[in-house]
Amino acid sequence: MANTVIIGAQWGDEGKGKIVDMLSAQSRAIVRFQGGNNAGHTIKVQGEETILHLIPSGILHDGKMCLIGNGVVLDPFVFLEEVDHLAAKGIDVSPARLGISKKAHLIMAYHKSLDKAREAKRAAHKIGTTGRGIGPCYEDKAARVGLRAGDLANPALLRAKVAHALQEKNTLLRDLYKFDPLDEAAVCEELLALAPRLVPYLTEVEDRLQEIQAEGGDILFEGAQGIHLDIDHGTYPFVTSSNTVAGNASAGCGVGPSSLDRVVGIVKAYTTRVGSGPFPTEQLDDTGSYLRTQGHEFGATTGRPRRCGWLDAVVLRESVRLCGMTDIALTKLDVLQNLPGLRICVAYEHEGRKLDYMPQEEGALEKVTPIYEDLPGFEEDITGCTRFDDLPETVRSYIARIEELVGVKVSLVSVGAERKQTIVR
Ligand code: 2SA
Ligand code: GDP
Ligand code: MG
Repeated sequence: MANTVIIGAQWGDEGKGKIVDMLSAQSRAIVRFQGGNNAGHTIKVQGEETILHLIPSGILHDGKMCLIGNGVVLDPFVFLEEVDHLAAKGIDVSPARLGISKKAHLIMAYHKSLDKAREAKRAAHKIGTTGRGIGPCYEDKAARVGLRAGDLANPALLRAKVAHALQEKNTLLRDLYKFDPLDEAAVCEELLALAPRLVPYLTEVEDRLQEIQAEGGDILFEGAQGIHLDIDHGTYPFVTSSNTVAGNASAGCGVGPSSLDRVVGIVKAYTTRVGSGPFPTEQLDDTGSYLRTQGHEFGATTGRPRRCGWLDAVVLRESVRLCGMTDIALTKLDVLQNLPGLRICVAYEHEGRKLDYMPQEEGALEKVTPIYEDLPGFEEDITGCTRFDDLPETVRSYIARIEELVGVKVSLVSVGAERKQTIVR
């Protein structure tokens, strides 16, 4: 199949989990390269739903190696909860097939407190973070004061780093944010209590991936969030704190960029966004509510209602440019059933000018007006279609128009949440 990077081409929740699960069947290893348990990746197999936050979405396939790369920020408590949850379902989550990079940074209790404290202080200007401590953990990584997974095997180092971190964090929490400070001994002891379970999972992810490639096995790189939440290229400051673009699959797990053969962009047939920030095609009317209800658009991590709107081809063209997308997996087409008509945003109007790209200045995207193209809707139930030719003509034309506007082939079409409700073209 070739090494494949999966990225969300919009603002997340495009259905990456479902497609990663499906493509895992043909891969030897599945690896997460950025983000943390802010992600919620949903897989549905024979009516049973599994939501994964940290463990790669290949875990339901026996024998596949699942790895958490250095670019991920790992909440050790959430990791073990997920391990226990999967083990209770009879899934093999032993260190023989599940590994964590020693270089992955740990989300600490004070990162979660700071995330919540900062959001509370932002008052009317909230980013709408998931509150999982993602941003503060990446801050410490960049500031070179973070704890890494490998430190779990070195209690003296771990204690020294916590002591150093808390000198600063407790001052911030107590004096600036009026939040409760954290007890140094408690933070260390609760983490060290988990160490015996976590240490066996520590591994050299780059070595594992090199071995698999040497044996001719294919790797699936599982992105989290979406391209327009990228810390550099997204709708700053309403972004997450990692690089979500396909190129980070290389830095985020320690393989060279020449190992990335194929980039599949997951595109939802409409657009959603959780949290604050510009969203030109957002529909605050009945259409938005219809999409939210039909598409069950609620956060897979926080349960927050997702903002919903029409497909935006300008956003997608930018994702293609940023990620070198080779093909598209188009998801949730079934959700559009029974809408009286469909719309695609093809360009923006901004200060009297027509733009076919996203303006980069902070605050500008809030001010654009979408220019729409109208297409016919469809009433047929497509959830049972198994071949591309089974899809009604109106649906095929919608797909063809997306391909024309974006310049990339739609190679997978998803017509339901179930693993088998996927059409390979
Ligand atoms: P954070 O927590 O610092 O990464 O938040 C910063 C922004 O990134 C957005 N973000 C997400 N957007 C969509 N889906 C995400 N995962 C969950 C899901 C979201 C949920 O699968 O539904 O349950 O709320 C995700 N994670 C981060 C976030 O909304 C902020 O806009
Ligand atoms: P991810 O973060 O990109 O993995 O996406 P989420 O799991 O957060 O959200 C996608 C939601 O849509 C999940 O509830 C999936 O089960 C569901 N889903 C995925 N593909 C389809 C589809 O083609 N049709 C429908 N109706 N639901 C889908
Ligand atoms: Mg999600």
